[in-house]
Amino acid sequence: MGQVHILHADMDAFFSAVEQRENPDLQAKPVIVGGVNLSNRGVVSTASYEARKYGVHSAMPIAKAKKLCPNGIYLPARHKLYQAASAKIFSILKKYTPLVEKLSIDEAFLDVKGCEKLYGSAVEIAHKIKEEVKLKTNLTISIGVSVNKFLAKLASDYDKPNGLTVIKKEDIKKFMRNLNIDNIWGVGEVFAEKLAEADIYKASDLWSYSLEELKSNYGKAGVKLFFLARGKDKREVKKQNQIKSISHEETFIDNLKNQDKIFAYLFKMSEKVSFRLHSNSLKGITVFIKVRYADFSTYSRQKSLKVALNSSQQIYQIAKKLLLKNNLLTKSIRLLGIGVSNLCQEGQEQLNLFAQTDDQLDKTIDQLKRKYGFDKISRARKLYLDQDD
Ligand code: TTP
Ligand code: MG
Repeated sequence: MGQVHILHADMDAFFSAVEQRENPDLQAKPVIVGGVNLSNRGVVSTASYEARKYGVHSAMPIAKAKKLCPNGIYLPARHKLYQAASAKIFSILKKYTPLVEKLSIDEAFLDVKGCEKLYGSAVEIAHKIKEEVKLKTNLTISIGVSVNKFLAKLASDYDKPNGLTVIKKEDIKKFMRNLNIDNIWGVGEVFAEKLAEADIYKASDLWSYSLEELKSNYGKAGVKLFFLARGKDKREVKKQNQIKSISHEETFIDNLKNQDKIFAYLFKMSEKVSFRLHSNSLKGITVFIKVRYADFSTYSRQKSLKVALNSSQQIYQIAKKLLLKNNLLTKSIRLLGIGVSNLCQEGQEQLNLFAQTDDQLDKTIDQLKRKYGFDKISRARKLYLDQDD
């Protein structure tokens, strides 16, 4: 006991719940929030749990939602309202521990180790947060409590809405045994299909494989799987200002020479970096790249901009220029890295009016990815990789 100290807190049907709170006539009704102008070509932002019974969910085209749930109440998104609710919720979370890692507008990790003297055990803190959020915002939040981030997130999802699920150390095996493989971080549709070829459908199907086997079959992703399938996750909860840079690198099994293929990887990696920046509401001034050749010689280059950015398109374009301008693509590449540093909180950077559309598109892609995993959604350029891999 006493070992659980990580919380994952996630508001229930957030945008719809705020709308239901604002208008009591909407309580217990199927409420669907869509894009600002709610056109039939738009997509669902979220649906109340009443609407989910009809099969409506985030990212579904509004036209399809209307077919499934013709009596639903369709509302345009009112972001200012959701931002205000979010700010209140985060100020509550930050009261209980300074270690709050914001993942999105309605979701955060908390590490409450060392806060027990003030507020009680992790489970008591979770109860207190739920009560306080309800009292101060009239909204419900689901919380998962466990020994690490991965399990805490699974736990918060386990009994939604208004859930509180604890996964203690001694419960991990039982909890993981029947977990479907696509609930594991990093397992999107494409990876799940690949695993299905080896009859791996559940986390426990991975238990009989050694670390070396998974590594040789699936590379770095296999290593992650080995640990996550056992409920092991060493990532720490990080405060926003502890994050100095966000980067991603990949080592290639066969050294890469083909420029188009390198750019396709670069694009995929820019999307990952952009996704993580958005998730933490961060932007950065400096884009950097790293290249390692077959002989292990390594080069880094960077470019700083006047205006902070977090869009995948911009990150990609700058990184590509860095590679070309510095003649870094003349030899085969063993490792490619890309990142953004000199970070600041979104909203605190100088306004860049021209970046808005691109940012919005990235945000939508990010939200979809969070929900459905990385492999399913990407812009067209990634297709090149999928065909060739
Ligand atoms: P989520 O926390 O993923 O969803 P939710 O809070 O509506 O429902 P629950 O957590 O109970 O499953 O996302 C938070 C908000 O972000 C959501 O209310 C609306 C917005 N969002 C989108 O606009 N588009 C999306 O595709 C997703 C997933 C979320
Ligand atoms: Mg939520």
